[in-house]
Amino acid sequence: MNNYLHIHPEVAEAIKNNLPIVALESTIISHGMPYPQNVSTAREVEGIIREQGVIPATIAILDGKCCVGLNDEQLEYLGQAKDVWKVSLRDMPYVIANKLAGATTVAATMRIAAMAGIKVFVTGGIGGVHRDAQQTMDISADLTEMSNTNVAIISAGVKSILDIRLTLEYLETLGVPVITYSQKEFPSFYSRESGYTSPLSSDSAEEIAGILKTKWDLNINGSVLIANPVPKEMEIPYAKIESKIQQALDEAKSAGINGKETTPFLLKRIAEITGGSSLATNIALVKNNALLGAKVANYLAKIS
Ligand code: PSU
Ligand code: MN
Repeated sequence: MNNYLHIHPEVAEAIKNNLPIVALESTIISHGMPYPQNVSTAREVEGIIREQGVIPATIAILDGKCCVGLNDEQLEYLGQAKDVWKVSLRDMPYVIANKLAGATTVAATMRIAAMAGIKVFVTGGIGGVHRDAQQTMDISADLTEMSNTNVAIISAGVKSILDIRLTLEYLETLGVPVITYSQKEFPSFYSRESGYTSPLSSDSAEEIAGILKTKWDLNINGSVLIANPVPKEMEIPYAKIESKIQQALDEAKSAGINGKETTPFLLKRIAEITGGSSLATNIALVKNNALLGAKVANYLAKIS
């Protein structure tokens, strides 16, 4: 397995010394945000994590290796290049064997983080059960990966491009705890509300770290989803974003978009339809997640 892993020296040193580390995904860079905001956000997020005394490890696939920790040039490449694959779990062997460039989704990033021994992973939003999944069977591999792999995820909840109720049901089936930070309601990415009460909630990063340790000490494999509501001043009210999301969903349907193209198509159209305001919210919530993730990683390193 080590033949396929390339761990940045700084990250390798941190792993060796049991220092806190936070993994970051790269699909959000290559397929989730436009250039140059994608690259500047990736750098700022790494900076926020460092300010907490935690080492950031952005993950991607380059030159036949799962890279854990990227340099500036690699980050810039992932932000600009047009030929970067969106790599979920099923794409990993093909992209690695053919030495293609790949930006990793939540599922693939978790798997690679686990290979490197990293326990905490920060992103914006996870994939989930899509609306109409009863017909399309479109359920993100992020969810099944979360039932297997011992890496906690900090996200801003899930976007209502998904069926939030079914996504929460499916996480229950898979045995994945869902903990919302600082409020009772599960957030929906752009909005602090979703209409659904979170299965669990906590006001304390320290308590969350304790729950992670307990889960894995009990050998209950899989992730914990930590849902962190977007800061109030940056949120887009649920009612306001919902009509735009519906428009993007209708367009995707008419255009016959399916499979791995669905999520990137919807993210791009929502950003266009909202005239960039959704992008500002997206950037703010990722930074907010980085701060919480770094705190959780710090507490977890202390008790591990
Ligand atoms: N949801 C977002 N932003 C994202 C993604 C999802 O709000 O950037 C990305 C993540 O990388 C996630 C992936 O893992 O899309 C899910 O893709 P799919 O639905 O094809 O599994
Ligand atoms: Mn899908």
